[in-house]
Amino acid sequence: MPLDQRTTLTQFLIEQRRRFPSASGDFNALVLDVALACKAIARSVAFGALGGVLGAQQGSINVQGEEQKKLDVISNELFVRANEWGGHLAGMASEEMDEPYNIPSRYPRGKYLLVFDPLDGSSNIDVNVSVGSIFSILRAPQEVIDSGRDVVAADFLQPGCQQLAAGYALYGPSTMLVLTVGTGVHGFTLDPNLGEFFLSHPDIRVPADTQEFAINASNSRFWEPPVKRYVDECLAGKTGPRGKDFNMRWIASMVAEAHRILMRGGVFLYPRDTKDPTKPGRLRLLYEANPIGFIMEQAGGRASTGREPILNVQPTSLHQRIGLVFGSKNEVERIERYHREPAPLKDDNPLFGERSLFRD
Ligand code: FBP
Repeated sequence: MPLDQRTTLTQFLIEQRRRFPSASGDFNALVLDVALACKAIARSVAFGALGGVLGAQQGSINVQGEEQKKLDVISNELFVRANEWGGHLAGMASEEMDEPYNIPSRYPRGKYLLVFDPLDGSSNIDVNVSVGSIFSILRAPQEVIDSGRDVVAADFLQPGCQQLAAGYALYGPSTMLVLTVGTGVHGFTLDPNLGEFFLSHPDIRVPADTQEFAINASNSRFWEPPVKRYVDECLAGKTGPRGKDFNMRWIASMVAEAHRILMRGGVFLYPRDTKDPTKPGRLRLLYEANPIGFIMEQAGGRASTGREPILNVQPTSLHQRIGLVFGSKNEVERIERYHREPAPLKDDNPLFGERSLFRD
């Protein structure tokens, strides 16, 4: 396939930069370093058991209290190594590192911050189901840029609406990179022979409506009433108030769910629930919810806590968890409305039962 028929990621970024004549090129170089990390992770994932990368990293627990997989540790290392030397970053933060990573003094420091989940969908690594990497680029506070001081967690606590770029890599049947730099969402597919990402899905738009939802139903007894109502209505299908049947999916890799929703619509819910009162959600705000939220909103979808837009949430800690709902706009708005409305009186309320006084 001759190069001239396809746009490479590098070409795409240079064309984007031409819109900002004053841009230094640093930003593009950073995105390309992130893409290199994703290519290296794709190779490790593809080798699987042959590369000795499956299974747990014995005795290694991350700040989330979760046992780290070997590929969690390898992917984190690949992200750090690919991005620490380029001179574009003031610092990094990752799901797999308790504290922010400061750029070693042997390398120059830059004006951006990189936040990432090096391997999303860890529970699927050993069963060969699609996994991914998620990243978000922020601007370092001016005072950090001017002083060159070490970064601290507070420097990363910026609401999602301040992201300059966000993206994910999906390590599935093919490896893809999906990216927004604030001018829509574009998908690139990796040509493994050339080792180059090519623009394969320009200007991705999420359909506003859908009949497909994704939620881990094993948590249903912990769901709050608005979520229970929403899922019950989907399950009632044609026989219920929605008057149409819904399908359900749950891959347990949020990146793969997000990609499916970008391709054909849908709604994903990992809501706040009562399962563990110390955890106001399962997913992490800075390197899972915010980047996916930015991508969804840039593609015409919506991302919410159920109560407010996810990109408006002011972060309070580096690894904070949050309830997350994203996907087709009209469906997410319905779920938000259910959170505002009082729960409708249930038909199974004896007052309204078959033989009740109130039945017509
Ligand atoms: P990791 O980043 O640790 O993999 O966790 C996030 C995640 O795996 C999401 O990708 C996925 O949507 C969710 O957790 C699955 O949760 P559950 O195991 O409860 O289904």
